[in-house]
Amino acid sequence: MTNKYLIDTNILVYAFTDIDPTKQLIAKELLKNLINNNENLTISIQNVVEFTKTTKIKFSRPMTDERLDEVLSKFRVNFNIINYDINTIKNMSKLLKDSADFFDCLLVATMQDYDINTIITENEKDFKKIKNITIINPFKWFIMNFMNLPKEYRDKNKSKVIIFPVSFKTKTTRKNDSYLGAKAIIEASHELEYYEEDFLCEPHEKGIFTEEQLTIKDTDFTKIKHKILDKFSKVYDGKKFPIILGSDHSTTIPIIEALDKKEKDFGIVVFDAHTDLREPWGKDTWWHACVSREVSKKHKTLLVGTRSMDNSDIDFLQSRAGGNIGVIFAKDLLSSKKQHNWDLASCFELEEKLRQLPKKVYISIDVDVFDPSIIRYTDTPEPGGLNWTQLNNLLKKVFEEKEVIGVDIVEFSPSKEKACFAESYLLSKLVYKIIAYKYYTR
Ligand SMILES: [Mn+2]
Repeated sequence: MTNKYLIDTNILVYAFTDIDPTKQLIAKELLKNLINNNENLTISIQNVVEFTKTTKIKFSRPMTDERLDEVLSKFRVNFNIINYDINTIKNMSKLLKDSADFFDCLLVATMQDYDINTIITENEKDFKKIKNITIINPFKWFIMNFMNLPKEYRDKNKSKVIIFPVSFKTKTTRKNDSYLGAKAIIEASHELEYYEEDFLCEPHEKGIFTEEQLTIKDTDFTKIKHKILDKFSKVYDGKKFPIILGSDHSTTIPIIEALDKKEKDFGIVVFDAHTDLREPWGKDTWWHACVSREVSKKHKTLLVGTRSMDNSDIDFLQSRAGGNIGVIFAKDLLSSKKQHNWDLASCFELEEKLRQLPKKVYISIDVDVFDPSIIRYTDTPEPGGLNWTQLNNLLKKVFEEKEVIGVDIVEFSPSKEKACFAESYLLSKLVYKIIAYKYYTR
């Protein structure tokens, strides 16, 4: 028997209560695996105290006395419980210098008494402050893996699709929670079913690899841009089909720059309520309002679903530089005379405009192209947008007409992830649909 790991209180809380059913499954599975591998389930008496405090005092519905008795008996029988003493507390003072939490230091000092240097915990942030300790977060990988596919369908080398999650927060006057968007979409994807009813297939069989989320702490756009450009250039080999789950719309700028190094001639189709044609002002603010202007400098660009713009945008569109940009307004897609035969009329208009773009295209989907009745959680919602079926029909058309080299989904801004599950789920299904369009469109 080895004594390598200490199991932190949060893992115990997830395993022995139902506050988070998904995490409960993972925590239980983890404990079972440790037992099967002949590992000791080691906890400190401090974890038992914290567990009791959490379930009895912090929970809005406290654990019953009977249930707590039962769990504590399980700890006594099945776990190896270690304890601290005066010497532990003396040693602990060295750890406190790292400005870590007092009780986290006590826990680590106790571990050190027993030569344990790995902690299994959800709380990476606080334990990272303490040196010489290895942290395993069992939830991280699970949560950040699109659909949680079986191993053979998420193999890095064999997968045809690569999901690239990006999280950052630029300086804007708005709330801007889009840095949480990728995570919410991936988490919701765990509820997707494999079967694709339009194409009678299971698109996951093409293999979907999820890259580790690129989390950027800088708020300066120039720094953000370089970090995305660097990482995506390493990840993208020109063979896999990339689906980028972004933060705000400025995500698209470095992605296009990275693609420029691998692909010669491609157009861009932007689904967006806004024209995003502003001239960048200031050094690093409001870049998400300049995206279409930026990318159209090098690439023929088609805006679809437009219904919010400035006078200056119209001037720009009529200028020479604006000649690279085509627009399909939402009002033209959704006008009443087309309602009786929506598919045909709207897709015909798209088909015509797509002819002016090169054979290869990249698609950028700003989720505010949807009507706010479909997606509420975005920072600049705009009435009069597309519904689920309309956007999917238009997307399908692009895939039928062009070779699509990549897609991004940006500007999803979930605040309370549970409150916007329907939206997160809808967008995860959109990702799955896109994979179907890519590989099953004739
Ligand atoms: Mn927009």
